[in-house]
Amino acid sequence: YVPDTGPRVRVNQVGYLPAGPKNATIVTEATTPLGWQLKSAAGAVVASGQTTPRGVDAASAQNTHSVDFSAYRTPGSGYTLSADGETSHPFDISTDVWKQLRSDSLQFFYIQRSGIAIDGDLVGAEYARPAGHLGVAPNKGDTDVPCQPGVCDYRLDVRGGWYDAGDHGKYVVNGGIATYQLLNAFERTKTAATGGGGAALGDGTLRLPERANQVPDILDEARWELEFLLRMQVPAGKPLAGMAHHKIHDRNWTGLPLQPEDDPELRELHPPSTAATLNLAATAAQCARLYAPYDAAFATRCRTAATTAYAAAKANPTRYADPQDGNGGGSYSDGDVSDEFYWAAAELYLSTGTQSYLDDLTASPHHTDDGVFAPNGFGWGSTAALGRLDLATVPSGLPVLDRDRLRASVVSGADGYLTTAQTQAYGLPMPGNPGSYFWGANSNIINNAVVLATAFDLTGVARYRDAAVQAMDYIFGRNALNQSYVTGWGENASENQHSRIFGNQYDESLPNPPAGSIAGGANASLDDPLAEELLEGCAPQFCYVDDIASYSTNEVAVNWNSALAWIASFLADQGGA
Ligand code: 9MR
Repeated sequence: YVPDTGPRVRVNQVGYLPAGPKNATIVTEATTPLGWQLKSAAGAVVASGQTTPRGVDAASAQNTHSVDFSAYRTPGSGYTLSADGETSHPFDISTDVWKQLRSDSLQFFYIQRSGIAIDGDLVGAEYARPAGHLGVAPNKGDTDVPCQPGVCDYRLDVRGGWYDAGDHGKYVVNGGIATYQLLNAFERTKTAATGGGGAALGDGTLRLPERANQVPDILDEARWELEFLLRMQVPAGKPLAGMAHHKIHDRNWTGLPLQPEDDPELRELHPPSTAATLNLAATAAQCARLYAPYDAAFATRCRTAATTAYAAAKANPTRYADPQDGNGGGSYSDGDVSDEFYWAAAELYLSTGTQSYLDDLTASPHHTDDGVFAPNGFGWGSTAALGRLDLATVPSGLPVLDRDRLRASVVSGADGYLTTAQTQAYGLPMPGNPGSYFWGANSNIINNAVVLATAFDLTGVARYRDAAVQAMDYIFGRNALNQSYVTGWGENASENQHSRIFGNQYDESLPNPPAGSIAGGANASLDDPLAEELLEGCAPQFCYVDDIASYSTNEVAVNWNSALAWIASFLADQGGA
């Protein structure tokens, strides 16, 4: 299998901000500098220079040169970059280049909603579908769900929420980080100098049924999942009351494509877990402070759920999800929840100011750990960074010395990612070894950009913003495969992501994923049969195929799109960068 990687001049296929960094990578045999030319859509040479040879890159096993054309700032569309006899895909230079990505990346969540009909008038007829899992045949729905045999003697109404990814499962731990990132994207606009006070995420900014309810649309979307997370809490009076069930999904795996309303499998609640409980505590605590201006009763409900969940987790600190519990849904198991404890204590402290949460978070090893911003970034199983970022950015009564130390730790984490990016031929803040290209790593790469972006928000130092912006070049095509990983964005973009809903590759009457859907990305572990068959021996950045069968390289997931949505909102705010 030899992928078509197109022109050997690799650019961000979407574009660049006029005042932002503009970098490209050339794949070539040459070892000495080559001439490059930047051309307008009309073919006029508007800038030129010499490439910088970089030798062989570990992540791609390619000999590369780099080009920095940041000095050219004139807005326009249809630019191309030429070198070594090759011409790149076209791209724009514009202050608006990321504006639409903010809403596209968020719109994905509405289309992933469970338990509500998707309205084609809002998002296009091809995405319209009846409500899934709402007590209608053939599946019994999520309104009255039993536990797996032997797990509990009650049934819960756990309707709503988002389908986690390409399957119809709903998992508290990846739903948790996704909810955090949407809420945090909103909170950032309130605290960051470039955030514009949240207007761009306000009511009427998304195509949602709730678009005219006087509540910011991003909060409406996050609430759809929060209501589900709240329903996953074990009721008072039952064993393990206050904890959250880890997940709810089909008893057996189903095939593709399959619309949610056609799912024939029995739905079951899986045992409560400490990790899920702490995800509920953390996100419900965020909810308590962020919804208070819009719906005081909901904010209070969240606060109660958060405090009871946290207390239940402390009383049951080692109930880990079973790594073998993976039939019909992902296991999402995690044998270390000290980071979830830290994150939850941080959110509860930020929302309540209560001393006991401050005591807990201060006593956590993660509070002083310099490794919180690790090279491979954060994700659903590694959440200490979420607490650290919020303690550094959300106004609170945290002692000033402590807060300053935490802010410095974000900046030092960002310095680490800056250094890494400089070592990479494709300029991304991720090391080049196979161990850094794993299932869903595109979201970790973006999460490293989130740390860089937060360092910019905290310091105003442009090199952090520039490195965050440059990280996205990788996602939008400046990579070994010349692949944009976001549907509808860039000349050669992923469109066959693994999904039971967006099954176009198997059934042409079904759509591809909507614009703004990100693929999990290159995964050197080759964790699915198609990847194993096609990609054996791949250099890390080549371990990807835009085929619906390759679920370990090419799935959609809410916790990956939430990373994209966070950074898209940041990027859109940097138009005048
Ligand atoms: O994102 C998850 C990744 O970190 C794990 O390595 C992988 C294997 O356990 O599972 C991923 O999550 C998938 C889940 O298990 C099932 N639904 C689709 C999710 C995204 O691929």
